[in-house]
Amino acid sequence: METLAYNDLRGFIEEAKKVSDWREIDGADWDGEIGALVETAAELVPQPPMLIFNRIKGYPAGFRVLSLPYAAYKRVAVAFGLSPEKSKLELVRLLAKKMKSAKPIPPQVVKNSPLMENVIEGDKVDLFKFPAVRFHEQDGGRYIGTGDCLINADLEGKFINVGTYRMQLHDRNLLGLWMSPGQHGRLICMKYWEQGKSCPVVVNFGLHPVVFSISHTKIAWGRSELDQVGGIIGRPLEILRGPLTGLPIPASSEIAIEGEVPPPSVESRPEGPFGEWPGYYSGGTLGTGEPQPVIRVKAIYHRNDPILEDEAPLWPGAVKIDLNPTAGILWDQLESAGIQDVVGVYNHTPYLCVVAIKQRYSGHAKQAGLAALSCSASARNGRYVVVVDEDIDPTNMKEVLWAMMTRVDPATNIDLIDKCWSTPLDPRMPPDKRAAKDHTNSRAVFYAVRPFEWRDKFPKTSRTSREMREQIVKKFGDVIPFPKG
Ligand SMILES: Cc1cc2nc3c(=O)[nH]c(=O)nc-3n(C[C@H](O)[C@H](O)[C@H](O)COP(=O)(O)O)c2cc1C
Ligand SMILES: [Mn+2]
Repeated sequence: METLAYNDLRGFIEEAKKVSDWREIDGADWDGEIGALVETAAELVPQPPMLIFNRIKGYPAGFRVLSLPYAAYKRVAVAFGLSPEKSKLELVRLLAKKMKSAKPIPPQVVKNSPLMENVIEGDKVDLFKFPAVRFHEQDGGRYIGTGDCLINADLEGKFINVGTYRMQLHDRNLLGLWMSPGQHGRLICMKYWEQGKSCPVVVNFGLHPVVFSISHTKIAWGRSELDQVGGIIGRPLEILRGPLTGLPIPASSEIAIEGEVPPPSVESRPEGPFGEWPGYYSGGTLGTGEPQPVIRVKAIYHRNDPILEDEAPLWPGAVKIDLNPTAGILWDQLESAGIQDVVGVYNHTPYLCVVAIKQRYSGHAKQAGLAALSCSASARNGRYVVVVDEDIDPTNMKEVLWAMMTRVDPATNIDLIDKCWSTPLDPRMPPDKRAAKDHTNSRAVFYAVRPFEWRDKFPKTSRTSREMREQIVKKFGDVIPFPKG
């Protein structure tokens, strides 16, 4: 297995600079300016630049915010030690294979790390030291944690979970937490709360790219995300033992805190509003009508000149994570379910899932579409599944729309299915359903394929073939500035 060309976020940034565009921006304000710049840059196609904000208004030089590290698939490839020269669809597959074949390797405790260059404890704890950002115009506060991971340990047994949950900066030593129902971090906290205890936690900000990626990927309950990271990087992840909690702290983190989450009956706060990935304010206290847990912060550790990582979600037209491992996981799940000749899978946010097949028999497209509705990698928070033929690249939205516009007969090629698994985040959730906690929604499956029975009579496409295009662009590529990648 290839090893990674970097050891931490800083090392990754240097590698990412070699394969894609990046900019350092001085003097932006954490209140509105950074968020607007990031969103505008994230709308650039095909590969938004990585942005490093420095000399943020009111903050010393060196206290930086990193944005859009994974908004270009070439940078995601570098993060996983894959070749940035491959196509996006090839990378979806390679990444899934890498994740699947990785054998868990437990982390290794080390004594020293640059994370301990600055130790701030007790009354000195002040989280306003970091340039936490108000990302979207109507966010209810500043968020320090978006590119973060929360680590806590199950009361029973030895299970240690790692999950990415956003964190609002309520006070110098108080963070707000939004862990949606069923999240592992929340399930663990609840066991402590049932006994009237606070749950000890560690949170890291500014993460090793593989730690971040696995932290926001659904790994089965009871399986250690940290061991999974070790498997992917091919050696044990180095950790420190938290001096106060004994919990593992990835030594490569830029910033970490230790603290505890009291039972919400003892302490909780309104959370949000916060712009969500569907592009609306719909989660947290707005979505549930309830105040949310908080973290009482007891210690801060950080590297000199720390980098805060921004992974705040944006509306679906602005891409923040250009290549999500979930697509590859779904691809594997479809094949495990026996769907043959799946040639591509991609999720353009959970709401639009595209599966490309080489049709082998009538009914094949329906089989693939209905399976995609229910696989664990795509069942939650869905809305549309689109099945396309093998000439359509599911990662390419223009091609997917073309297939939907030209190969679907709306009267006969769309299935509607009700009562599927959604969440309070869904902006289309009617108020009465939300109040009744009926978090389900309906789905449409589009069969945007040439009808199998008369596929040979379907008009031929007029678009220049990929092969011809490649040859001619090679010849005239200097004349017209075709984007690379
Ligand atoms: C940038 C980003 C932010 C996220 N924020 C939240 C959040 O605030 N609350 C939440 O419940 N899930 C959030 N998620 C999804 C979880 O990280 C994901 O479901 C993960 O699997 C949770 O870990 P767990 O499965 O161990 O609970 C976020 C994902 C990403 C990529
Ligand atoms: Mn988990």
